[in-house]
Order: sequence, then C-alpha cells, then structure tokens
Amino acid sequence: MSAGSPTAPFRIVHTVCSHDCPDSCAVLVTVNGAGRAVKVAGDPSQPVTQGFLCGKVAKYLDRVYAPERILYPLKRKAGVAKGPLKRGQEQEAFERVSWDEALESIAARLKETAERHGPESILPYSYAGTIGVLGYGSMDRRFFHRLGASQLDRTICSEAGGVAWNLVYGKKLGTPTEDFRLAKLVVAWGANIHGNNIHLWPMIEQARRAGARLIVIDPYRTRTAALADWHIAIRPGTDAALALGLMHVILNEGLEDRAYIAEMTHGFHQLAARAREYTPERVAAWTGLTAAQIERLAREYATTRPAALRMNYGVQRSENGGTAVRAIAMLPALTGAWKHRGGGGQLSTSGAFAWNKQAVERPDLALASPLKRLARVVNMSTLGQALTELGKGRDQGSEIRDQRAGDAETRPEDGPPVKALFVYNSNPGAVAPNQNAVRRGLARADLFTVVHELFFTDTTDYADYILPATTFLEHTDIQGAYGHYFVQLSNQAIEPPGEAHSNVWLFSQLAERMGFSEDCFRDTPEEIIRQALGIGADGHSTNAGMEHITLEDLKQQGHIPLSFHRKPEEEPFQPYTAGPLPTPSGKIEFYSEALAAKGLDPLPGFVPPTESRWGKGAEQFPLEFLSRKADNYMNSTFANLEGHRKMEARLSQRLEMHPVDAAARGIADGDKVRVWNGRGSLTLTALVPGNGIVSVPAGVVAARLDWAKMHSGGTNVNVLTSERLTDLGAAATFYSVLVEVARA
Ligand SMILES: Nc1nc2c(c(=O)[nH]1)N[C@H]1C(S)=C(S)[C@@H](COP(=O)(O)OP(=O)(O)OC[C@H]3O[C@@H](n4cnc5c(=O)[nH]c(N)nc54)[C@H](O)[C@@H]3O)O[C@H]1N2
Ligand SMILES: Nc1nc2c(c(=O)[nH]1)N[C@H]1C(S)=C(S)[C@@H](COP(=O)(O)OP(=O)(O)OC[C@H]3O[C@@H](n4cnc5c(=O)[nH]c(N)nc54)[C@H](O)[C@@H]3O)O[C@H]1N2
Ligand code: SF4
Ligand SMILES: [Mo]
Repeated sequence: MSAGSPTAPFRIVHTVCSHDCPDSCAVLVTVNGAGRAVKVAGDPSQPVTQGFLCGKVAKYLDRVYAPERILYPLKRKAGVAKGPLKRGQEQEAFERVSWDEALESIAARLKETAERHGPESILPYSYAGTIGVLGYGSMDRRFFHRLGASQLDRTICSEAGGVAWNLVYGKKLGTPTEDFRLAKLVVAWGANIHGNNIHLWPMIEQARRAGARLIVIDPYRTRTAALADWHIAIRPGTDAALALGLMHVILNEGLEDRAYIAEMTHGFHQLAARAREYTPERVAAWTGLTAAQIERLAREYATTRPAALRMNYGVQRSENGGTAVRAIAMLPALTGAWKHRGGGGQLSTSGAFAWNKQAVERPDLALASPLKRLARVVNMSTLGQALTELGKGRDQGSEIRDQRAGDAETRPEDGPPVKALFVYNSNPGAVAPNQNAVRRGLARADLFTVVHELFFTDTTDYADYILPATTFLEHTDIQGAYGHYFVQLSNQAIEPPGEAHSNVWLFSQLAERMGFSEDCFRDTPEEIIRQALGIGADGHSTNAGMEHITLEDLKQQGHIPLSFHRKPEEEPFQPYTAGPLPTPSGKIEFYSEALAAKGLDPLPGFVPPTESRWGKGAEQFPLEFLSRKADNYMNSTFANLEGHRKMEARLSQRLEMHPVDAAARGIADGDKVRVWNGRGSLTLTALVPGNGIVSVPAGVVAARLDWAKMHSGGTNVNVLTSERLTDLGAAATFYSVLVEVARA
C-alpha cells in the first residue's frame, strides 16, 4: 500500500488528510513517473473513510499545485509598512532570500530579542493547519521550550468542550463512529455532521434505513438539519437550559437508569435537585421551544434504544458553552445509553490516542532555557490583547486563570510585551477573534513577525519573513483522530514544490542556527514517529492502546485500529460501561468537587450569555450573530482557491437573515448591508429567503468565515467577534456575538 516500485509508471502512496477535521481520512495519492501527484482518493479499506473524500479535499491537487503557492523564503522590503496587501500583489512587498539568509537573520533576531526583553517576549502562534503529530507539535515545541519562549494556550477551538467533557468522564472517549449505524435515535447537538464531519453521515443513513430517527439541535438550518426528521432551532447559548429541562422530564417520569446511575455515577441526588428547578415552562422561555417539545424530546431520547448523541464543538463556542457541554454530556449517563451498543455519544475520540507527548515535545528542555522553568502561558484566543496589552503591568491573566477550571497549574500571564511572533499552522489574521485588535497588534512596527505558510494569507501581510511550508502530500507524519479510532501513517508522496519545507525541518534548522546542541534537534521524522509511538525494544509501541502496533506494520497497512477497536464485532468498544474512570471520584461526575473547590458551581446551571438577547448590549445591538464555518472551506483554508470559492458562492459574503428582522430594517434580499457592533463593522449582502425556508430563527443572523482580504473592506466576520472567554477552558466565544444591521 505504501511506496510502490520506483520503476513503475505510477505508484499509490498512503497519506492522511491532516486538516482539522474529525474524520482524518486515509488518502491514497497516485503519483506518476515524473513524481507528480495526479489523483487523490479516499482509501476504501479504511472503515470510516470508506473510499470517499469530502468536496474540499477531493479537489486537493488544486491546492497542492496552485500557482499562488509560496515557493521561496521572502523578506519584507525595506520601507514597506505592514498591513493588508492586495491579492495577487503580495509578492511585491517582499524580496526573495535564500533559506540560509532567512534562517540566519531570524535566529539572530530571536537571540537579540531574548537577550533584550527576555525569551518570554517571543510568542509562537500555531494551531491546526495540520493535525499530524509531527506537524502539529513536535520539533517546534522542543525549539520554543529550549528557547524559553512564551507557551501558547491553544484554546481557539475545543478547549471549553474538552474541559467540560473531562470534568464529567475524565477522558475524551466516545461511541465508535462505525457504531452509529446501530443507533435507533441519533441526536446531533451543535454538530454539523453533513458539513463538518461527512464520514459520520453514511453511518447515520444506514441507521435511518433500519428505522432510526435523526434529531438536530442547532439554531441554524444546516444541511444536516434540513435532512433531519426533526430540527430543533434552539436559541444560541441556551443549551444548558435545554439539557437541564430534559433531565427534569426524564426524572419526573422515572425514565432514568437507576442501576447504571448507582454503579457508574457520582452526585446523582444533587443533580436531581438542580434539575427540579428546570421545568419545561421555564426552559421553553429561554430556548424558544415549547414545553411540549421539550417533553417530547426528553421522552423520545430516554426511551429509544440505542440513542446516540453526536455533540460537536458548536455548543461550546458560546460564553457558557463549557457548562452546556457538561450538562449535555450527562444525559447518556442519566439514561444509561452507554450500555447499549450504538448508543452513548461522541464529542471527540482524541482521548484514546496516548501518544508519548513528553518524548515528542520535550517540555524538560525548558530547564535548559535561560528561564530554567516552563515559560508563561499566553491564551491564543486573546491574541489582540496579548499583542497590545501584555507588559503594561495589567494582569489581564488573572481572569483567565480563574476561569480555567479543572486545571491546577498556575499560569502566569503578565511579563514582557510580545516582541517577536512566530506564526505557523494558523492564520490568525482571519481566524482570531476581535480582528481589529489583532490587526493593531500585528501592525506594530516594533513587532518582529515570521510566518511559515503555503499562501499569502491575511497574516503574511504583516510578516517580516515568510517561509514556504508543505502540504500533507509533501511530508511524513503520523496521526490519530478526533472522530475515529485508527492510528495512521502519512507517507511523503511527492517532493515539495520550490523550496518549501516542513515544520519539523524548519525548527530543526533554526535550532542549529541558535546553537541548541541537544541531539533531539537532529531527530529525523521517522525517529520522532518512533518516539511518538513509544517503540520499545521488541519493535512494538509501548503506548496504552497501541501495544500491537509496529512502525513496520503501519508502513504496510497505512491504518491500524487501537487495540480495543480491533475486533469491533466480537468485542465492541463501549466506553464508560465499567469503572473506575479517571475522574477524582472514579465515577461519571454529575457533581464536581473540583469545581466546588475553585468556588465554581459544582452542578450544571443555565446562565444566559452576557452577549445575548438577555444582555445589556442587546438594546444597542439586538441581533445574535453566528460567525460560522463554511461548508466548502476548512476554517480559513481553501478560501483563496477558485474552485472552492465557486462551491461556496451562494453563501459567500452573505448575511443570512430572518424575513422578520429584514423587514423591520427595510432590507430586501440582495441588499448591501452594514453589520456592526462596538468592535467593528462589515459589509455583506443580505440573504433573505422568500420561500419560507429560513436558515436562522428571528433574532439571529449568520455569516461565514473566509479570508478578510477577499472583502472590499479588508475584514471578515471576526471583526465582530470578541475576546471574551468561555466559562470553562478559557476558550473563544465565536457564537456569543451581538450586532446591529442596516442597509449600507
Ligand atoms: N467543511 C468544514 N468542515 C470542518 C471545518 C470547516 O471549517 N469546514 N472546521 C473543522 C473544525 S476546526 C472543527 S472544530 C469542526 C467543528 O465541527 P462542528 O462542531 O460541527 O462546528 P461548528 O460548525 O462550529 O458548530 C456546529 C453547529 O453548532 C451550531 N451552533 C452554534 N451555536 C449553537 C448553540 O448555541 N447551540 C447549539 N445547539 N448549536 C449551536 C452551529 O450553527 C453549527 O451548525 O469541524 C471541522 N470540519
Ligand atoms: N468566526 C469564527 N472564527 C473561527 C471559527 C469559527 O467557527 N468562526 N473556528 C475556530 C476554530 S474551531 C479553529 S480550529 C480555528 C482554526 O484556525 P487555524 O488553525 O488558523 O485554521 P486555518 O484557517 O485552517 O489556517 C491554518 C493555516 O495553516 C496553514 N498550514 C497548513 N498546513 C501547514 C503546515 O504543515 N505548516 C505550516 N507552517 N502551515 C500550514 C494553512 O495554509 C492555513 O493558512 O479558527 C477559529 N476561528
Ligand atoms: S477535510 Fe475531513 S472529510 Fe475532508 S478529506 Fe480531510 S479528513 Fe476527510
Ligand atoms: Mo476547530
């Protein structure tokens, strides 16, 4: 399956899609005799990929061979100020330099910055451009630990939900994706399966052919919602109330599983007392549903077996989204849904992959840094503040620390201002909240910025140096998943174009220029893969769940299931059916002493988001704004490619409005509208459906994430989002935003 004969005209290489998607598809790349990739296809032998790719990656060669790829290291020309550049003309602001010159200059500048301002004045900024173990965080982490650079708290995506799930279950495990086909009821709760997690869809279709129903709980009418048996268009940010209302009905009607609760859970009586407060009538007033709907949903959920809950990260991008996820996560524990194969639920499967992170990331190298300790932590979801406020003596960190429930570490946040920013695997100029603050920070003349990228993004416009990066076809990596249980090897299929180099290569080279002498900076990708697997003397992994895996087998097979998922038919994996669990009580925690000890509510409760229809700001900005992901992009990735833009054209730069809200403002479909709040303003084109099929409830508007530089005004939806953080996990709140809209 891996490399074929070099003399054959074509070979097929096993790779893994490394985009930030739960599906982590096995991708077969056909490479011709000239070393050019000519086809990408889903691996039919991978049980979740099932031989197909999403629309975005089916067109992947458009990205790999895009004429706009950055091919050489570039340096900002003297006298050219940082700031938005016109598309297609970015090159003119930069001059080509050799890798040697770039690496020498960057190393010299980092050394000087560390000496003058302390190493913590250097901030790495990365997220999930690739989720391969090596590309996401290996040599880069070693490099920044050894340097003593600030650590980045990677909260922009899943931290609120992750912390919440772990408070309840101790570890992120879930119903195997393949087992959703056995469910009789699937509830997609804040999960756009059809748009963001397409490989779960065939399982649901199969379940429905056998009589299952699909219920979608989402304020927005996604493709998933449009295809559901029942779409519940809940008001944004009110999910904790709904979950507690369901508990109320379930307990009132005696639909809970007493035996399961007694054996597996902690704090049932406290939770029951709390749930008693959440009558269907009260919950109806918050969520916008009727009491009858809430009762019906509770009964259907609690009495259908197996019932599978697919939560994704939509719920937790809201101010109190952590608590909401906690409450929802408790539902299958209350009904004992985990006991029935095909039931239970999934937020993420990532907890199953016990990579040897210590060996890969080497946090111990911090002791060899000038700090001789781990560096301060800066929250990536408040990048605007970090670049404009840090070092001014204001301890904006305390708020962040207090909010980080379930996390005992001290996280000092004040210290020197950020003087150097090293961006890779991310496009903060487009994806980070409060874009105007981010831009003000990035534009600082005294900030030295390096960006390792494939394209001229919203972020490279602010770079001093741009370095060319690789796609997953061009480097080797190993990958787990957050939507299945397979370890997969991604082999390098083609040579990188021009002088592009991988993240591992870049930080290994930089380490050498910095004079870091530790051997680990010279590790090859294969050596790091062995370390990640914890390969022991007998050639097998020593990681829990991977003991049967050897690198040789992975090279042969491409994908290997984790040990508990090897015989899915004879020995199906059903998480949380036997204890003890890795929570403080060893049980599923309805009640959390850990939260109580921090002075936080130990039980889930509903608190309306401050930035919502119940907040003070609603007088001035009465509409709740969903700054959504695009179905045909991957966050901001692909938004520059013509073919992907065509697929997304119907909704690109549109503001989706309910006819009632549009009429109240004299807005008609196709009108140019200004969308604004206290943080910024954006011009979009109104989309007001005339056919009665509305995508958003009254009071809610929606638009999609893309590249800011594609807009005439040079900003995208994140000019409206805030740096306020979630209740748990100190994560971003992309779905708690108020705006007003008027005809432009
Ligand atoms: N096509 C495509 N696929 C992607 C991505 C992409 O950008 N495009 N991004 C990838 C990434 S990074 C991630 S993290 C995953 C995320 O995958 P999902 O978690 O599915 O992501 P979202 O689209 O943020 O949220 C899911 C749904 O939650 C809804 N929602 C918003 N607010 C609320 C609320 O208060 N309550 C409820 N019940 N629902 C709410 C949204 O309308 C949305 O339809 O998808 C990955 N896959
Ligand atoms: N308004 C709003 N904002 C959002 C979201 C939302 O739903 N709404 N979603 C949030 C979420 S869930 C997430 S996960 C974040 C995602 O934020 P990011 O992780 O920044 O995601 P992308 O926009 O995909 O940008 C990744 C960049 O990494 C580059 N890249 C890819 N592979 C490599 C590589 O191997 N090396 C290097 N050096 N670079 C590489 C890509 O070209 C791309 O420009 O966005 C968040 N922002
Ligand atoms: S983006 Fe997701 S669905 Fe598409 S190929 Fe990659 S892993 Fe598969
Ligand atoms: Mo994400």
